[in-house]
Amino acid sequence: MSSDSDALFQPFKLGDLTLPNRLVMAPLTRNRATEGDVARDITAQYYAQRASAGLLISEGSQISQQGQGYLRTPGIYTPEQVAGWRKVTGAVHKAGGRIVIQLWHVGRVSHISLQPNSVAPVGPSAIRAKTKTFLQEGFADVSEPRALELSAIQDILRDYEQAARNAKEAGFDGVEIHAANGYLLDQFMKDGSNKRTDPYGGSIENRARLTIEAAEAVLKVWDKGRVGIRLSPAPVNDAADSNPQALFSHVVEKLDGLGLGYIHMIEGATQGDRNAVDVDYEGLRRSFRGAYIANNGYTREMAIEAISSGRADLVAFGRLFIANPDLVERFRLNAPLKEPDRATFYGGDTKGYTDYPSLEKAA
Ligand code: 8OZ
Repeated sequence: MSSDSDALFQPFKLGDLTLPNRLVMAPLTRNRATEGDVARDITAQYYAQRASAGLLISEGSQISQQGQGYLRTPGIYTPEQVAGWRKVTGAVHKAGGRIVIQLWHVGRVSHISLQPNSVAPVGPSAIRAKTKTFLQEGFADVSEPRALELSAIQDILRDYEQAARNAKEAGFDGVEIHAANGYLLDQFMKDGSNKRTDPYGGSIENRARLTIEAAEAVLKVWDKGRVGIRLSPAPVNDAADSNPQALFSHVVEKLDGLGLGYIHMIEGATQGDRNAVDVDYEGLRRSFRGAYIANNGYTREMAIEAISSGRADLVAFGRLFIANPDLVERFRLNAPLKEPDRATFYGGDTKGYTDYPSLEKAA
C-alpha cells in the first residue's frame, strides 16, 4: 500500500461537519423514483451502500415540478417526496455517512410532457437548447422555452427557499445548489443562453444575479458552512459563455462573500475533455475561502496529487461510485475497480444500482 494515498484519508472539516476522508460521491441522476417522483427504498439502500464516502451528494432533486427535466427524478417539493428522502438520510446516517441534497431547477432543459399543465419550460430567453432529455419513450429533444418574467423569477427564489426548508425536514446534512451543466442558473450566467435586457441579463454582474440570489434564499434556512454550489465553466448542454474566466471569477468572488462552505467545480467539459476550455481553476480556487471539491475524470492517482499538493480539499467521483460502492476501501487498498454498465445508468430497478458488490462480497 502506497503511503502517498494517506492524503486521501485525512479527515476534513467542512463547516462544522467532520468528513472522515477526502472522497466525495458526486451527484448522479439515476431516474428511479416512483410516480410522484418520490425516492424509493432501493434508493435508500443505494446511498447507504456508499456511506463510507467522506460526503455523499444526492442526485439532482427538483425544487418544483417546473424544475424537472427528465423522467422519474426525485423531487423535494411535496410531503411524499420529503418522506421518501427521509428514509434515504436515515439509512445513510445509520450506516455512518453524511449526505447533502442537490437542489435542481433544469430551466429550459425540459419537455412539456413533464411540466405542470404541459406548458412550455422556462429559461432566461426563449431560445431552445440543442440538447436531449430522457422521457418515457426514451431520449427526446427538449421543448421550446418561454422567457421568465420578473415576477416568476421571484417565485423560483421562493421555491429554492422552500426546498431548502424541506431538505432540513428530510434530515439532510446540507444543501448543494446545482448551478452547473446548462440548467437554469448556468443558463442565466452564460451569455450564449441569456439574452435578457433587464437586471438579470447583459453584464456579468446581472447574469450572475440569479445564482447569487438562489444562494441567498438557501442561506435563509441553512448555516453557510452547510451550503455548497456546483459550477461548470465549460460549455455543456448548449450553455456556453464568451468569457468564462471573467464570468466565473466574478461568480466565485460573490460566493466567497456569502461565505459558502464549498464550491464543487467540474473542471473542463462535463464527462469529457478536462482541457476543453481555458479557465484557471487554481486561480478560482484561491479566490474562495471555503472548501474546493474538484471533479471530472479523476483517478486515484490524480486525486492523490490534487489533495497532497493542496490544489483541492476534496475530490468527487461519479461513475466510479456507481460501480464501486466501497470505492473508499478500494482506494485504500489500491484494489481493482469495477467498470459501470452504461445501459443501467438511467431508469430501471436494482440492476446496475444496488447490485454492484463490495470487495468482501466479491471475494
Ligand atoms: C445526466 C443525465 C441527466 C441529468 C447533470 C443532472 O448533468 C444532470 C444529469 C446528468 O448535472
